[in-house]
Amino acid sequence: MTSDRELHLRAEQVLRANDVGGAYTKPSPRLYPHQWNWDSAFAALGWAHLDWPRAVREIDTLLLGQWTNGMVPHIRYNPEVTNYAPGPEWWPDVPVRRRGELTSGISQPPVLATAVYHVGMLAPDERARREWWTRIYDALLEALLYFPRHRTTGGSPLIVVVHPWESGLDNSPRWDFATGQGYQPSRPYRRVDTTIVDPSARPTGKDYDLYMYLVELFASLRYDLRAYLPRTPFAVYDALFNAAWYRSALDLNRIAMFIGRPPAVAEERLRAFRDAYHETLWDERAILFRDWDLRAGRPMPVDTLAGTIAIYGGLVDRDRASRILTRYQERSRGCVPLPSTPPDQAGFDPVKYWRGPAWVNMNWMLVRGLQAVGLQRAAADLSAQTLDLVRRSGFSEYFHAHTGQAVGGGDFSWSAALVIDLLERPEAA
Ligand code: 9WN
Repeated sequence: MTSDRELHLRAEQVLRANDVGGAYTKPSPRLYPHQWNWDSAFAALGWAHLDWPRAVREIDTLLLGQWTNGMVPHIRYNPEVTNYAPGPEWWPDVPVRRRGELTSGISQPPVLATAVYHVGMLAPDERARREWWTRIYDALLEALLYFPRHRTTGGSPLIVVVHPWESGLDNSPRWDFATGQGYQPSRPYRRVDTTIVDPSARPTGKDYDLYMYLVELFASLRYDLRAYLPRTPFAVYDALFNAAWYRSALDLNRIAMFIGRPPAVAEERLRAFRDAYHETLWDERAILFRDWDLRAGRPMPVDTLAGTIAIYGGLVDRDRASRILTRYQERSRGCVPLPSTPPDQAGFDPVKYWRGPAWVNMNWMLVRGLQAVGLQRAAADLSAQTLDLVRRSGFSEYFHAHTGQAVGGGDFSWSAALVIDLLERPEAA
């Protein structure tokens, strides 16, 4: 059995091997060669335990791709790399702050301020922490406020997600309502992913048709939600994305307090957000949060692990967190913890990406959320099970929901980075 020390060492090797010129960490060696938003935030957390200045650089590099309206895009392209599709040519006229930056035109679950909080807490001393936080605070604030400013509608404070890629959980069965309806982009597109990993573990052709259709549509409307909403088949309040935003708001408030700035998001706005989250997304029968389809004006009757991430978000108390987790675990018997979709949910598939396999980042979010509400035992169990999974199957991108075998890309950065964080900070919240 691999010891903790050995696991830590191997994780470090994965991160170092995926380090691109000391500037950013590619999510995996071949499948994802560019810089991804939430991957980099998680990677920084791993780096913070190994090489603090390197963690700072990871975040600094990610922020180079920030837009004039504050958005941090989901991909910051490396111009020297061409073996990923879609490339920057699919995202014209991106309003980047820094000339020459090439980015995608959507964002990803906003875990950045949370990562910056944790990385900052691991700074070698208070001065380094204060200097870094002070230097990047305005960029983080703009990134956080981009969502309430540009991604809300109709008086609700909840954030509208405009593309399955933006949700971070691309082919989740939650998005099946939009795939398979025949949407197709006007131009042919190529896929590289299925030449690198087993296509049966990747999204389908129909999924990609929708992805590329939405890319084209959103880009043609120059990334403007107002223009997009009446035309798109896909606009959702995603339970995970919104929980991640709320967590980041809480953590940016902690950063603001430390550096002597007013709260990033005032208490009454936090309360309004929390109320809307519960009123709009909670499903008492499922004992889970669900997502909301803005086009249909109703909740989506699809249960996935995304509905538990409110625990990480700091949106539920201990009692509700315990009920949510217990119910999800009951439904997931026979699976490795925690399947991204429970096996009794239509659309479950044990190998297909976000339709069933377990993921280290999801487990990490839950571990930290459970610790914060005082469910230490459940957190410790989930942490130990996550480490065992990696011990058994390596730093895989995801893990077969029944067997725990490695699926998808190998040597995956956030699997490595978050393992390091779990090993180094077993008790952190
Ligand atoms: C599209 C990089 C990213 C993750 C996402 C994951 C996957 C990309 C893809 O890989 O998405 O953004 O090409 O499939 O779904 O969560 O950030 O690891």
